[in-house]
Amino acid sequence: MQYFTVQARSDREALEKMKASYGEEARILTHRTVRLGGVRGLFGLEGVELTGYLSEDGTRRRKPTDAEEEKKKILENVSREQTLQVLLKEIQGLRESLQAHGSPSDGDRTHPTIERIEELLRANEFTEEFTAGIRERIRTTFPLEELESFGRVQNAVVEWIGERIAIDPPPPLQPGKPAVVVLVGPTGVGKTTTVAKLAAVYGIGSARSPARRVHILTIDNYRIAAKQQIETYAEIMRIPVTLVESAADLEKAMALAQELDLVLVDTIGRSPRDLDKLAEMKQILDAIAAPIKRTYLTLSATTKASDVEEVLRQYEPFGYRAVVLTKLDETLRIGAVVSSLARRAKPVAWLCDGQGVPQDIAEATVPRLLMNMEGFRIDRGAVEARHGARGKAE
Ligand SMILES: Nc1nc2c(ncn2[C@@H]2O[C@H](COP(=O)(O)OP(=O)(O)O)[C@@H](O)[C@H]2O)c(=O)[nH]1
Ligand SMILES: [Mg+2]
Repeated sequence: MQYFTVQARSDREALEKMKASYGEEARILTHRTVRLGGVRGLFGLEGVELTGYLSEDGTRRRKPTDAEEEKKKILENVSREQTLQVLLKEIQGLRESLQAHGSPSDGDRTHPTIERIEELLRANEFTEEFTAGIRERIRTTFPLEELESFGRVQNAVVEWIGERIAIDPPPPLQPGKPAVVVLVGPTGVGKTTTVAKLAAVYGIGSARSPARRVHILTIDNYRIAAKQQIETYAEIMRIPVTLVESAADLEKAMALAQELDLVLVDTIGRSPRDLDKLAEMKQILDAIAAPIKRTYLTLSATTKASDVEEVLRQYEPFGYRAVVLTKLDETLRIGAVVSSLARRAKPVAWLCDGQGVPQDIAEATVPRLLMNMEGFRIDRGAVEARHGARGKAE
């Protein structure tokens, strides 16, 4: 047996050197990293050392005949062909089973359950962005076989929509420290009506809370009808109303309000595009100094999907902390509103579902809002168990 040692700078160089010196019959025994050159292994460059031997029978190995070579090739081909056939069959089977069940990862095809959910979300006018979020969550939550149960997926989706709804509990009321509640929003959404409802609810009181001393300030002095409207309500409910036209008026009114529990401010219902009027109103509102002052955007649930974002954005300068959602009795499509509120992380404070003063108003809760969706079969008990506690004093 002939042995050899080869040293080189790299593996590749060592192998080439080995082949060049010892030919195809060279067999490697060991491989190690060594220092090349230098003094007693120091300071040298790193390199490779191979040791090996020359295979003896190598040179003497009998060459197979052409016939044998041919036979081997045919056999190899046959077995390759068979493997291929088996593989093809397996792929075919896999594809059939995928088609039968539908698969979320199946490119263009969407599972029928996901399709149905998307249709429902679209019917409720949820935004594409919101819908995409839900679709993604379904895909990551439910394995293929669980998608078969539409009911389960739907219940989860209702729960997820609920999770995206934030609730803002009403302001705490303390005697002698008037809380100021300001309602802003576009014309005709129901600000004046809502102010009247709130005035009645708090002014009359309930089993749960005592009657409060309430005062209404109205900056809606542009429309005579509006003035009469609120005065009529106020008269019936024996709640004083003060018309405010300037910051000075407002200061005066607030000075007189110190003995009160709650001051409700009704504002002008100008078009949100009438920016001058909005700026003027903001100036008056800014002049209100009170320990608790909360501004709410009044938003009609019937607002066109394409306008919701615009309204939310337009009133941002007022620093509204939450939304009063009105006219829920007129629509079952709250998707656009819910999507946009979720996107802007704005909570809901009260829900109004009719013209009746004061009965058609309630503190917002997630189940109340969810019940206003079209097409979803909602398990009220489950939704209340999950979300019911939210919205009660935090
Ligand atoms: N269906 C329905 N109508 C409402 C609701 N709230 C207010 N409205 C009506 O919407 C109209 C405009 O209300 P108003 O309070 O004057 O709106 P404002 O311009 O924002 O002050 C009136 O006819 C109200 O009766 C509600 O929750 N449901
Ligand atoms: Mg009004």
